Amino acid sequence: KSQTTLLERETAQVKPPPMFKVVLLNDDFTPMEFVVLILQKFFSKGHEQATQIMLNVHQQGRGVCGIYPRDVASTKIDQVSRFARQHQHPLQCIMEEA
Ligand code: NFA
Repeated sequence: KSQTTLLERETAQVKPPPMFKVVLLNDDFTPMEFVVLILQKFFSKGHEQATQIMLNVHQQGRGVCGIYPRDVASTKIDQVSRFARQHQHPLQCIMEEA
């Protein structure tokens, strides 16, 4: 085994956590303004950027809302699902390793 310094051994153990894209999926029923509201409320986007992301999802079928560590991404998906269900919209989002 090749010789490593203490600093090298410690440094090798410090790697950034895996990151996950939160991807919003298009559907035919959720109102555009509701999607804009979701992006403002849970993804900290301004109205203009939220509108851009919403239109991108509407036109392309899907779009990235943000990239986060696993538990943050998972919490966002939970928040979006519950809020959409409360308002009886079928809006869905998923996470994918970045
Ligand atoms: N496609 C939806 C509509 O025309 C809007 C929408 C955008 C839904 C982005 C979901 C995600 N009302």
